[in-house]
Amino acid sequence: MSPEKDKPTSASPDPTFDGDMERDILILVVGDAGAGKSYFINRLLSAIGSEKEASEGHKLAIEGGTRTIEPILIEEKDWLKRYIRITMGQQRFIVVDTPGLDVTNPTTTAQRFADWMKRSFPGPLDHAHVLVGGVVYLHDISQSRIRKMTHLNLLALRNSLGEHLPWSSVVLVTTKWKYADEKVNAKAAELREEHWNLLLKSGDPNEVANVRDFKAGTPKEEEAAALDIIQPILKRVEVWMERGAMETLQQVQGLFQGMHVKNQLFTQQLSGALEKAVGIHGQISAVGVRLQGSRRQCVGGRVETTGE
Ligand SMILES: Nc1nc2c(ncn2[C@@H]2O[C@H](COP(=O)(O)OP(=O)(O)OP(=O)(O)O)[C@@H](O)[C@H]2O)c(=O)[nH]1
Ligand SMILES: [Mg+2]
Repeated sequence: MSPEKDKPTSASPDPTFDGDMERDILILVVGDAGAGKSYFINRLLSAIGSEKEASEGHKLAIEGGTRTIEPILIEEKDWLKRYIRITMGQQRFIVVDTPGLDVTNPTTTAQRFADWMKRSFPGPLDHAHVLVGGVVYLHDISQSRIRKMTHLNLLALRNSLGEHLPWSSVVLVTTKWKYADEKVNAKAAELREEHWNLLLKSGDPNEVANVRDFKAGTPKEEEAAALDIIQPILKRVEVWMERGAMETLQQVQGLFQGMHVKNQLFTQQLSGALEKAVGIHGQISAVGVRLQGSRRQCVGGRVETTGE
């Protein structure tokens, strides 16, 4: 644990996530209490082949449900190959289950999340360290009222993540269609046209949020729907991975091009860079990068070019 993590920062109820690694990817799931966040996460986890589970509240319970920020680490990697052309060995996905948004004060949730992020992922919130891949925002369509405060919450949360999160990586999802009345389609239209309209109409495609309906079906259908919901987020992750792969390859190229490098230093640097590079698999060519190359050898403590 790093010293920064040990510092008590606030009386936050959310335990610090211990064990962050460079290049972790977060998918944040938010929404009002009971909107179906944990339920959605469980469908997603099954779809991915994970045996982990978020704790769902019973629909009739007054208490229960998710009370603290609960990160769920996805260790499975195979599923990703279906959606992302390139994967890197060290990447890990963390799906973050959250308590219901605070409908009395929209900044509370944002601050709470920002505080948890700071403690759990010390260091700059930047692409090299941790990526907030996107936010899945769930709205219970069976609710008779649409609360403005919930949407303000989403704005506050997104603002706290700043430029690191384009709206195109936010997925607005309607849930609980099964419990809705006959006016459900009108309600869904009202949501899009009156409440979410500003997030859906920007001229800049990067600033247009995504909308999905998470309708009840068989477990397999719901799993497929959950995977579909995170596709806009995976698109962003793919771009990020491609950039990471390019940087790593450029590092390796740089090392090979450096002449007169002392043997020990060279070995250390090379093994560090290769360790990363070995993790890269998939279609490197899709990145448009090739190790162009000459055959080079390390001879007598020096890197020498032996031919093109
Ligand atoms: N049929 C159906 N049931 C759902 C859906 N989402 C949630 N439920 C049920 O609604 C209840 C509450 O769902 P949760 O997933 O615990 O809701 P939550 O948003 O995590 O709630 P909090 O953690 O309290 O904020 C549970 O009984 C779920 O089984 C859905 O999309 N379809
Ligand atoms: Mg929950």
